[in-house]
Amino acid sequence: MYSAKMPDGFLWGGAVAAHQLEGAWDVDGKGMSVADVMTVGSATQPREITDGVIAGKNYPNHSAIDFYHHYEEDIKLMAEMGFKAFRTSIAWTRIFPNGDDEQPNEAGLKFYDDLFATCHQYGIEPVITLSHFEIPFNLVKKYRGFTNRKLIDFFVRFATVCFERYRDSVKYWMTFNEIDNQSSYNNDFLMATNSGVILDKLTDQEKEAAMYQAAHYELVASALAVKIGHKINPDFQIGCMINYSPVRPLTPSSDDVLLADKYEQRRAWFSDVHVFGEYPNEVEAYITRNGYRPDITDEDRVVLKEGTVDYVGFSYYQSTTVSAEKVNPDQLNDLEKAVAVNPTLERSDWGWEIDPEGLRISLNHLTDRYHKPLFIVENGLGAYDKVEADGSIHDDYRVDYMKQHISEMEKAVEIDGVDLMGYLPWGPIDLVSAGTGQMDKRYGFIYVDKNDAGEGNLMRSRKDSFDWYKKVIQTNGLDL
Ligand code: BGP
Repeated sequence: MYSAKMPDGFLWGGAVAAHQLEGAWDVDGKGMSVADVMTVGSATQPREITDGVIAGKNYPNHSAIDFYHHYEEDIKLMAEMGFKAFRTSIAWTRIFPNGDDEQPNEAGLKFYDDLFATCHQYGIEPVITLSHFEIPFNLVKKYRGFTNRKLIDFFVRFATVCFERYRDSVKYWMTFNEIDNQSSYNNDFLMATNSGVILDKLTDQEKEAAMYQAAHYELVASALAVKIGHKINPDFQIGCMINYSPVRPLTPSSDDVLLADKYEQRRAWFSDVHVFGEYPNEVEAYITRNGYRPDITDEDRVVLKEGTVDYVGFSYYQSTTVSAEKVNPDQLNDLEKAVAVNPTLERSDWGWEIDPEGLRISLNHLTDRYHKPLFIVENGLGAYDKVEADGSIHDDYRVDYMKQHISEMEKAVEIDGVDLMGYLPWGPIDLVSAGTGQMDKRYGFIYVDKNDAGEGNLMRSRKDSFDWYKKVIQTNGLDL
């Protein structure tokens, strides 16, 4: 298997999000977020988004793995693996419980002071996402989330408070997690998590229009935050964060190739705006043709130009294959309709295609498109783990998956010359799945004793992958 040493200072580590591991959902003044009204689902059963918290339902994020009270022990375990960086998010509702509060909540700010100090004690660099699927529920209800321009101010206030408070303890930031997920505007979960928009009673066209408007306000909010952040500390590195999936035509036919290009254009514009500060022609033409995004001002366009990002952070889980037999390239709106099964790839127990070469392809595409440093801030395999009688967990499937992906990443750096800041695989410690709310969909090197029904004693233990990843970091990627 191909391997190569990564450059000095390469940020090996792992990534999580506040709502998926902290728990303590109503502790120390924290308010309710959109993640707090999502029930547990499964591989086949979507999570329900309820209107507030309803007694008797199982909301897995309420207690999660109680990282809020276990973070010292958990960071210590990550330090034992040799982590150089740890990505998490700042729960917006710990800082502004309702989102539209005038003053921040000191207890929430203090929690992150302590968490970041613990990271630094072990030489671990925090990498912080500001908005990771956890918009205050009050903003969802009262303002219809990011479809309302007022959300720009609320987000910017939140970002500014964080930049000022953690000016000297955080250097790496990202604004909106996987902002491009909402290109699947028909998916209620993705619209709620990205933009705090609950769309149930809208027509398809209205949904798509709402998405373009909400995404525009988010992009303006992000640009303003980048601008302010750089003033507060010129050393800040502030990136965007997208869910990148290289698109493969199912066949070499022109229709399939064009459809693959169209699909890419309908997703990549979010990061185009983040990086170039302007909308690409294809999207301008599309939204004009459809009469979408009524509210964009000249001032917005200036702001977008002034707040471009320093790097492109992205998650990579799988590629996407599309077929023009499913949809005509000129009539592509609902992206999910274009997707075909790639017959050459295997799938996880949750149906996610496994495509390690797709990671190298992604790194090349993004480098060619943006000429910016890249940062892999999520990658990994969600799988069922079996605890043996002696407590050990032999997760060789996870090691295999990661070996292959890291090997492709190393080719991209060494052979293709990609400028890559680091590798932060998803969920180094088991946590609540965003998509399904399950605990049994596990990504961790560290096992947490808790299951989908919420049972377990929360004990942490090392899986076989723990020692393997430690060795990878120790050798800076040479020994896979
Ligand atoms: C990404 C999200 C994460 C994370 C991951 C894995 O889309 O940024 O929050 O959870 O996917 O997905 P899941 O938890 O559904 O397995």
